[in-house]
Amino acid sequence: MRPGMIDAAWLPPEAWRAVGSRRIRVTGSGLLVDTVAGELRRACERFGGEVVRGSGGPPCDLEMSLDGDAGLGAEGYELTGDDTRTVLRAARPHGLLYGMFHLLRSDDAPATGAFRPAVSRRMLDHWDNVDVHPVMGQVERGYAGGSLFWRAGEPRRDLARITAYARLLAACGINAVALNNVNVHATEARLLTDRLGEVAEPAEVFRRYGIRTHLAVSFAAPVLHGLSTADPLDRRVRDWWDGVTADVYAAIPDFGGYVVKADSEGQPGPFTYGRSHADGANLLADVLAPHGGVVHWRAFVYNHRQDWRDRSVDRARAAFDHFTPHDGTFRDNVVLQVKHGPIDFQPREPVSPLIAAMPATRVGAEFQITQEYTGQQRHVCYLAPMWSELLRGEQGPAIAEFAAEFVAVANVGDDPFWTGHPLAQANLYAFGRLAWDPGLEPAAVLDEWAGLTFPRGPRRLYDTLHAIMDGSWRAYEKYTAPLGVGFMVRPGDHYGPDVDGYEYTPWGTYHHADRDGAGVDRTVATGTGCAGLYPKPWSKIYESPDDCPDELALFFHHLPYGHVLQSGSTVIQHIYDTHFAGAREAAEMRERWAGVAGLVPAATHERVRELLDEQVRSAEEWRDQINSYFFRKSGVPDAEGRRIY
Ligand code: BDP
Repeated sequence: MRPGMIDAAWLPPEAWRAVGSRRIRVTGSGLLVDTVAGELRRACERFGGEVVRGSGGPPCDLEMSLDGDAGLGAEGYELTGDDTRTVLRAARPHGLLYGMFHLLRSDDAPATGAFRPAVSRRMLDHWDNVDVHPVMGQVERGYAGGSLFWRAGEPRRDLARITAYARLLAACGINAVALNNVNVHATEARLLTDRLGEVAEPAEVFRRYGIRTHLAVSFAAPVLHGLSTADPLDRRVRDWWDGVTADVYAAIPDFGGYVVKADSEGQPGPFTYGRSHADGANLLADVLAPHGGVVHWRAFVYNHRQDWRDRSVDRARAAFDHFTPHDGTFRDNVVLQVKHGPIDFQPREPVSPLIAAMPATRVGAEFQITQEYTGQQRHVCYLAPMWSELLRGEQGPAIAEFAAEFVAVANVGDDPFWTGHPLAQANLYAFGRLAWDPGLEPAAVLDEWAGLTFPRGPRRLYDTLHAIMDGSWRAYEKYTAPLGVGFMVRPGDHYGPDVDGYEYTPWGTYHHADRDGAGVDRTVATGTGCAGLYPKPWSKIYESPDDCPDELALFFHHLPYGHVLQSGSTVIQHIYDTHFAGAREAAEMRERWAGVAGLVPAATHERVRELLDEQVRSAEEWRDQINSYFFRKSGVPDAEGRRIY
């Protein structure tokens, strides 16, 4: 890694100029207040300002103080002032921290007003392994190099890097992280016990930035540690978890809690003992409760060994069918962590019907920042527009109305640019910001990120970033699987096209294309009934091929190639048109980026340039395979007479 790179991402030194050149008073005390004062002092040393602690003395340019409750909640803050003087007030130290980052992103024109987050927990899940997994590597679905926490079985102990990371996360409002993979292998299971120090060390760094540390645990942990059973109703099992949990809190007093992937894709769970997910989750909730911890119980439960010939089986209903019978039976400190879509992080899915169907359960909506199915951080794919649509409910129930917290799978690693693709940093930043305020405009969030990352750049740079990134998710959608059908990816690594790769496997994600049409019939009338799991009006909208949004047409319906979409185009012509357009848009991104050489650091420009070459190549591969496949299936030529193989 080149020296100095760890401070880059969206907080290079220049980003601190506006606050660093002022006289600042920080009143209050405690760990987070010290962090704030320390950050500001660093900035002032560079830019000539000054930090004074404690009250009294002449007024400063920036006054920061802790002020009773003032209705701001645990993390909120209030900004008042004019051109010459800014006052930042918060009820708790967290508010000062977030207020300070607010001032950085608004540069020298700070907004005034009161600000508080929409939800109290905004969390990242790392899928980091301690050992290098033979198939998944150091980080499962990691596209940014190795883990920040472990390398080849050993803790990395790079606390400077973790500090820089914690600062980046706090700057976008993240306040919880789970350090390790939800697929918990034998070595990772020991993080809970004899390797707990490897969790406590980073937890201490995160604490200084207002971030609580969580751990993914195996439901079979008691067995892995020598007990004969992990039955959640067995007294010995409860005692074991009780003891272990007490030790965790002795080492990490503000520990957040456990994350559990149970009875899912081969992970152990309560089903082994004939118990329910509620039994399993409540056991862990009970042992965590006295310490103030929570359990994130994942709802990603489906049969991955199903008979693909059986058309009544539908992976899109699985989580709903498993969990809705348990609504109201989970303890208050259980968070049911539900993926945003009913299948698995595809570039386009409807909202998961489960999210709107658990009124008596605390639901956490899970997003995927790591770009497993959206170009693996080799493609530019700014995901905020997708998340924003889902949160606001543009094509289904609004996630923001139902979810009590937001979680996302992280996309960072030890790569010098943090996220492999330098522009993929914007996704991490945007997740934090949308989790704080789901009503923010994706383009405005991009402005913030661009201004912090490339401070004081010329207008032309920011315009180019918008031109490349604002529509990049839709471009990706255009050149990959069409009309919400999803999963036409290469099995296993999930990069690049393989139209029939999953079609006849037991994983249950199929497009059902034949010579007459494509898509999965999920209607109540003739299909799997998934459309009927939604609240009105969505159940009605999805049920009808005429009302269902075009983008989800093949998710809910098996449609003839000649079916006319709401856009006026036929299904087959839509496929051809979008694939030609998407690949062309990728080529345009590359041209645009060439035009900003010299306006961003040379290494950043070069990395993005190389990756855009790959994106253009990959987009053409997608275009040609998808178009040829549907042309050969349907026999319908392209109305424009373009070349299809
Ligand atoms: C899938 C990933 C797999 C994860 C799984 C999960 O391919 O690596 O383990 O999600 O979320 O999308 O548990």
